[in-house]
Amino acid sequence: MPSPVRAFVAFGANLGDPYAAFALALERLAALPATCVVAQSSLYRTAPVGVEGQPDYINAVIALDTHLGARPLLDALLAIEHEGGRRRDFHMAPRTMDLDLLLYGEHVIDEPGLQVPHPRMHLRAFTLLPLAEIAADTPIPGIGTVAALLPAVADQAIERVAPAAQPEAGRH
Ligand code: PH2
Ligand code: MG
Ligand code: MG
Repeated sequence: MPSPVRAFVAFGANLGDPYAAFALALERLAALPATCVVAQSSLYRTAPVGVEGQPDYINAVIALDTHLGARPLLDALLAIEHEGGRRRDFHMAPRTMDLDLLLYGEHVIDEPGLQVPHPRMHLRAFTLLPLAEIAADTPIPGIGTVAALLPAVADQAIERVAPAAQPEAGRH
């Protein structure tokens, strides 16, 4: 079998119970065929970016090793979001679970609905900080390493959520 691809998935939620949603997302990602969860970041509380008057987000990043192609992986993420109660009421609507494919190895893909690297990931502390926690040396193709991009987002509001403040995370 060829080597798996290291993919990074961003989790975000600011509606319902984000901690339960994160536990569900992890469980479903770990159960995907030909896929292993290899790392997960801490959870972070972050101010909404690009939209005002919404609750703070809980964000995290999950690393996978997968033999799934990028498109089947994306389809799986959308199915998990759906199970997590995701509705698409309007652009930037608050959400119970958002799973974005940030990186798929060093592949560069620009197709309808599927762009990797995620086009805004290098501008956002809520993707870069959790990613730096688990894989700071990761290259973002065409942009630079995660670690090198951190100073540019240092002004964005983000704080690590203490594990004790995650009542449902990881429980079954
Ligand atoms: N996701 C968005 C828009 N704005 N802001 C934060 N802090 N975290 C997110 O996950 C997020 C956002 C669109 O998906
Ligand atoms: Mg999304
Ligand atoms: Mg998103």
